[in-house]
Amino acid sequence: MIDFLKEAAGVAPSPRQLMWYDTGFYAFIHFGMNTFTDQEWGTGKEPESLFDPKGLDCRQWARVLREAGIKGMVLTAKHHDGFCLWPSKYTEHSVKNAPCKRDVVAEAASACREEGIRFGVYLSPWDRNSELYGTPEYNDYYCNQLEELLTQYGDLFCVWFDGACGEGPNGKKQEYDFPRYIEMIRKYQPGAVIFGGPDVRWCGNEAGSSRVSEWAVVPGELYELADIQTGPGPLAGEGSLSYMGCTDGLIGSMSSILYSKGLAFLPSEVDTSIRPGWFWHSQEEPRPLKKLFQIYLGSVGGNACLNLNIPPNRDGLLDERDITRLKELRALLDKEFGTPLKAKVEKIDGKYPTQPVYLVTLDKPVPRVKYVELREDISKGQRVESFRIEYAGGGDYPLFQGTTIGNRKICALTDPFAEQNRLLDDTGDQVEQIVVRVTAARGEVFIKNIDLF
Ligand code: FUL
Repeated sequence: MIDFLKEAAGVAPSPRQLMWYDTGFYAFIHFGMNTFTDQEWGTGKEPESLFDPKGLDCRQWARVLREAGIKGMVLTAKHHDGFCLWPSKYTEHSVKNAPCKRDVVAEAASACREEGIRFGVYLSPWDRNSELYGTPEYNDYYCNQLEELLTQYGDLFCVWFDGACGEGPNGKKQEYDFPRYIEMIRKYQPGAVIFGGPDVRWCGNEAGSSRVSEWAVVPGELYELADIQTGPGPLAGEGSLSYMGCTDGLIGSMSSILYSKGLAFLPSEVDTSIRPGWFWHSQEEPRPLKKLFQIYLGSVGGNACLNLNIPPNRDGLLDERDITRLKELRALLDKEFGTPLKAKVEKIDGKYPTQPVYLVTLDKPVPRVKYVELREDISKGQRVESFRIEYAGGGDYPLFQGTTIGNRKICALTDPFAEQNRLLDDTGDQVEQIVVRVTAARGEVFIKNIDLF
């Protein structure tokens, strides 16, 4: 059992997964036929004449993202309605037959390059326009389109596979040839992560919720496309994991990996929209700042990445209401996490490599510490199972008790939105030292960083 946990501790990310962690916060751009029909899922029968974003300006999208500290864009090159935002050779249902004849994918890709953010594509496998859908030939069609996207628009950081799968005109569901798609992505874009494939998994909901314990190391058999790095867990065969999927709350926990048939490094992306819908609808308003901030804490600050959708409107521009909200979010993130408090970090107990203790001493005492940000050196794998944060000498009253850390764990010691916090404010005390105690881990712990805010 112990040996297997040590093995689990060594399941490590690929360079492309490290690049993805480094991207951290990126944005979905849902734009297409639905923008003009006020729908979320088009039928595929919409006339091309409807796609007419007169003020289209992808540079505006990329600029807004960069100014909000968002480091990448994932554009819906084709959604379920099959309408292509680039002039694909393989269909008539694209921008080439629309009043707006522009290659939106090309414009978005070059806007991202100019603004210095990463670019990726979403190509819906479900296509309600293609006559071929539901037949083996559809896989050729899909691969042809994928090839266009992989070869004509420069480096991609992400290819996003949507799991949605409906019925084709023949009443049949399509069998997607994912191994073939993946091989092609690796061939042309070896640096890109594949979401919904071997590199990044769905967090399991579209609301922006995150797990209390987010493990990047998960049972491999649940994600057959992922690269399995260990042998079976010690209890494999005695139980069944078939009940578990992306939506399970305990993925990667000890109880799930002991029964696994092998482990894979497959971290989670939290994908959600700034508005209720994925596409732009005039009546919808952006979600409250507080909600977006919490989503950020739970995702970027919870060993996942955040893919926040910001949908352009019918002019082809991001909506001023969303821009305002993004500016507010940026200002709040800068205020809370702009500069860490100056402090010295010492390991004060390293006797047990799985239970190190750190003392953080601030240069100057402060009335309160609002957040502690912890980072494991994720390149070595994910190890911490539990930790606590205490005032030095105040071990009976933990300020925070946590489970996983992973790439980045932001621990909010107080309610960020409370007017005042009784525990910290009423005492009038000053904080000078904080202790971070790892209480359990799967292997030797490598804490890369401890910051206080
Ligand atoms: C889902 C789709 O059905 C939604 O329209 C949206 O694109 C979301 C990101 O994925 O599966």
